Amino acid sequence: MTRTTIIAIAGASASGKSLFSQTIYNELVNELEPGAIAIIEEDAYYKDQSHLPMAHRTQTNYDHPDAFEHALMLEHLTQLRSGNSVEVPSYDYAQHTRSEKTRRVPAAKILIVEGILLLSDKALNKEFDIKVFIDTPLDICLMRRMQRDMEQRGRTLQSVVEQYQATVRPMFYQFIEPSKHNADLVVTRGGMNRVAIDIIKSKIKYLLQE
Ligand code: UZR
Ligand code: MG
Repeated sequence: MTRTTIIAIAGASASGKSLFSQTIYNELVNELEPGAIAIIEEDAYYKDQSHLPMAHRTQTNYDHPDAFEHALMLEHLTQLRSGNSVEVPSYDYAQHTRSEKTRRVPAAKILIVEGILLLSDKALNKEFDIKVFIDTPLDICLMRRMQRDMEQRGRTLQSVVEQYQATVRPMFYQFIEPSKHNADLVVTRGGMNRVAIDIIKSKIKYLLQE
């Protein structure tokens, strides 16, 4: 196989996209030869806001496509397809901006990308060979989001609830849910759907043998 296959995993915030993608990646990475598989998060491409004061940064609508530098992600996907490595930015959720660090991602035969708005972007969609939507009930996502954002992203319960009402929920209905129709596969329940994980793993192994 010469061509890179890009697998996109999308779905609501806290639907289990990262868990689903990382489970597939972690279970395969040691088994496959180096350079076979890589993973990139859309979250890494949140725009740099270091020029803005903190009070402004907290007002940004992070659930809108404009919050992301999708053009940079597209360029990176093109570079990776051409066999070049890229420097993927990293994002600091507590500071609401890009951090200094970058992560070098080498070209790989299989590239997994995951994020909330991947399937809502026309140009990115053209790059994806396999499109998966994680379809988790929103109440489950909200509970997971409260727990995660308070434990890992330095938030208060009040801030999670406010953000949820102001942007997370409305943007889900405006952008994320309609993008489900661009998916090839819909995975029910969330990131622990074992049958779905195994099906994607089998497909990846099959592609690598071709
Ligand atoms: P996932 N997000 C922040 O809360 N702050 C930031 O600085 C950047 C992103 C949140 C964003 C979105 N929303 O819902 C979520 N809000 O990160 C996407 N409000 O990340 O797919 O891992 O849930
Ligand atoms: Mg995530």
